[in-house]
Formats: sequence, structure tokens, C-alpha cells
Amino acid sequence: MDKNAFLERAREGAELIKMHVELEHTIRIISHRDADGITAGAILAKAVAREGGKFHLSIIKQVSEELIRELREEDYRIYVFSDLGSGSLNLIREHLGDRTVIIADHHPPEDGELPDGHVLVNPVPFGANSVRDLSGSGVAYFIAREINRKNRDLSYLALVGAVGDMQENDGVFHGMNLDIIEDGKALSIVEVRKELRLFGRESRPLYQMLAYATNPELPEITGDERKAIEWLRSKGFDPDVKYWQLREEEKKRLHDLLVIHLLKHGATKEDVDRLIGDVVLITIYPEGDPRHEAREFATLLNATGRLNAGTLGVAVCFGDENAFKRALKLVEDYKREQIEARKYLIQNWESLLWEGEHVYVLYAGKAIKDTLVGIAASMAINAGLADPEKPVIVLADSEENEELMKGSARTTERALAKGYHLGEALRKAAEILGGEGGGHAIAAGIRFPKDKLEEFQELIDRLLGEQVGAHGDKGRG
Ligand SMILES: [Mn+2]
Repeated sequence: MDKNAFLERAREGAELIKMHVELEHTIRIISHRDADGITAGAILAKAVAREGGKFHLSIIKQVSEELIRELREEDYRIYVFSDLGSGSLNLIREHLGDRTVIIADHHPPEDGELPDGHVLVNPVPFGANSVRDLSGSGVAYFIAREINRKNRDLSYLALVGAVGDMQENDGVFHGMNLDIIEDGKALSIVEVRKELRLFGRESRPLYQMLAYATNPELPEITGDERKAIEWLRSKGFDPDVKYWQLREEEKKRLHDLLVIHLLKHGATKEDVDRLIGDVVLITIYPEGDPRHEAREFATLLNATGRLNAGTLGVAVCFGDENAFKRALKLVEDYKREQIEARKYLIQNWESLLWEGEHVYVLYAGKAIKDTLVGIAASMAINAGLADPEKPVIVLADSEENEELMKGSARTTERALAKGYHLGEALRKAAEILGGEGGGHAIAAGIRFPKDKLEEFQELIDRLLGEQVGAHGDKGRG
């Protein structure tokens, strides 16, 4: 890729931000809610604050026309979008054409002319591969570095974002991610080692690290804690020890044994390459701290984003210890709520269930949080409560509006093969009942007035039936 041309663009963005800081304009930052977006937002915000500027930061799920209209109403002079925006250049031009806009992103941009005052800082038009050469936080990092060379000490955050986006999915870093690593190494805040790339280096006992391995899976070990414990013991490892606590020669022996295990089970070369590879360590945090290793750090940030606490994630990136403790607790609570939801579902499935010909509907009232209805619907399928060829809808009272209930529908590929489209069905149901609904064929959501539960049950059963060619003949006689 043409690095210099990209950096020239980053400099342009940096100059605009510096100019607006000097004019005492608040820098309006809008960033994506995954780990890459949260770190990107944090890097930009920190860079602005260091120049003595003010910022207003939001972490959002996606760009929509509604959002851009709201931003327009806000009356800021300069908007910086990070880890998003490239797919909405025209929308942004249409509504924010009279403001300064910087789009710091790595997603392939849509076609369109940029008006004066809009700058796209994106490595893709310069020949980069969006999924491995640079992430959104990396783009934000190069802008921050152009604002002030001091910001090289934020390189570790850019690498957390890169790992969050799985830019090193094949086991090694590529492209401009390597330049960020060099900056981090030069300041002795980052170390990249060839290690086991599975999640849990800092905080999980070895047996869990192996039992929850998904990238790659470990044949006959993934998904089974008991087998992971047996395997580790048979090789002379203490299953309760954490990876970071192993001596270097123990790590090496574990790597060799795992590679042999993979090869014995016919794994591909790609699987082996992904198992042992680049692991980013952040040495400003102590070993055993989730922030010490980029994957664990990114996972924590991802969780805050998914739980609508992305700005808490940004505070964690700022090094705020209190925010870090709150984020950990948030993740713990969320895990516990999931376990409780699963228990509730299993205990009450028979008694609370409404079953139609084409759907299961379970209304949980306040017993399951409205943020967990989608997970609960998936659990009903995975726990074997529901016939996998019949969609499941779990409903709960809305936490925002007591007049409404919120529901999520989930199903399986097998059910889709019959012709179901959950998003379409929920969209129609919401239209008829007076609510909002829609989504994908396999996963969708709805909100509608609470007093219409019975009506909803009959309606959704009929709508889903129509999708698979059952036209409700029995009703007409
Ligand atoms: Mn990204």
C-alpha cells in the first residue's frame, strides 16, 4: 500500500482537529461500539484532551440516517467518525455538508464525492486490506500521532483494537499494524511474543483456556472441561495454573504437545499457524491483569460495548482503575444473569410456554431482562427445549417503557430451509399490532404493547405459517 499517501491524509485530519481545538471548538467524536471502535474513540479523545481541547464522545452501534440527523441538530463545527462512516459518505455529506468532518475508518468506502471540509482517512483506497493491514483504532492512532508525536504512547490501544478486529487472525500481524508495533516496542510499552493465541492468558486456568478454544478448536478438548483437565494432567501440567504463570520452557512444551495433538487429529496448517502466533503484551499493566494481554483487554471492551456501556470502555482505555473495576463487575453480572436466565427457562419452559403450529412463544415478564431475550431464545434451542425446526420467541417486559414488551426470535438453518424468515414475520406483526419489529431471517426482534400478547401469539403463528405455505385453511373451514 502507499503508506506515505495515507499518512499525508492522516496529517490533513490531524491539522483540522488541531485547528478546531485552537478555535476552542468541541471535537464531536462518534465511534463504533466494538473494541476497535472503543479504542479508536479513546485514542482520538485522549489526543484532543492532551492538546487542551474539549471533546464530546459517543459510542454507537451503527450509522443511520436518524443518527446523522440528530448529529446535525447538535450544532458542533467538527465531527470525527471512527471505525465507521465509510459506508455512509453520501449520507454524511447530505446532512453535515456544512461542517468539518473527518472519517477515520478502515472499512471499504462507498463511492461518492466528498465536499470541501470532509476528509476520509482510510487505508483501503491506498491499497490496504481492510481486515488485516489496519483497523479503525490504527487509523485513529496515525491521526493522533500526527497531532502530536507524544501520542505514540497510545500505540498499545491501537493494537488492542486491531486484535479486537482479529487483524492477526492467521497468527501474525500485517501492514501498518507492524508500524504501530514498532512504536510500542520503541517505548517499551508493548511486547509481541510467539505464544498460545487462545483466550485467557491472564485470567483463566489452563484447562478453561483449552476447553473454550474456538480459534482453532482443539479436537476432543474444546467444549469439555473434564477432558481438558485429563489431557493437561496426562502431560504433567497443573490444569489450574494460568498460562502467564508457566515458565518459558513449560510454555514451549505445551505448544509442542498441542501442535502434535492438532496434527494427530488432521488439523490444517492454517489451524496450527493460528494456534501459536503473535500475542501482544502491554507491559504497563502487570501479568495476570486482563489489560496485560491485548485479546483479553479487547474482550473486556467488547463486553462493555455490547452492554451499552461503551463509554465505560473508553474510561478503561484512559487507565481509570474505577472504570476497570466497574467493567469487570458488569461482565460478571452479565454472565450471572445469563446463567440465571438459562435456569429460569429450563424450569418454566413447560408451564409458561405457548405453542403454536409454527412457533414457541414464552413470555417471561420481568424474570428475564429485556436485554437477554435473544440469548434466552438461543438457549431454548441449544438446551434442547425446542424442536430446532420451529422458531422460538422469548418476550419480557421492556425496561424502558412499562407499556411495552420486548421480544427476540431465534431459529436454526434447518428451520430456514423450510422457508421461515423471522425478520419479515416480526416486521409484519409489529405493523399490525402497533410496534416495531424486524431483523434477519434467523434472528429478529420486536416491541409491541403489553396487552396484545394473546393477539401476538395467534398472529405470529399465522404469519410464520404463511411463509412455509400453510395458508390457515383450517380457520376458513
Ligand atoms: Mn474495526
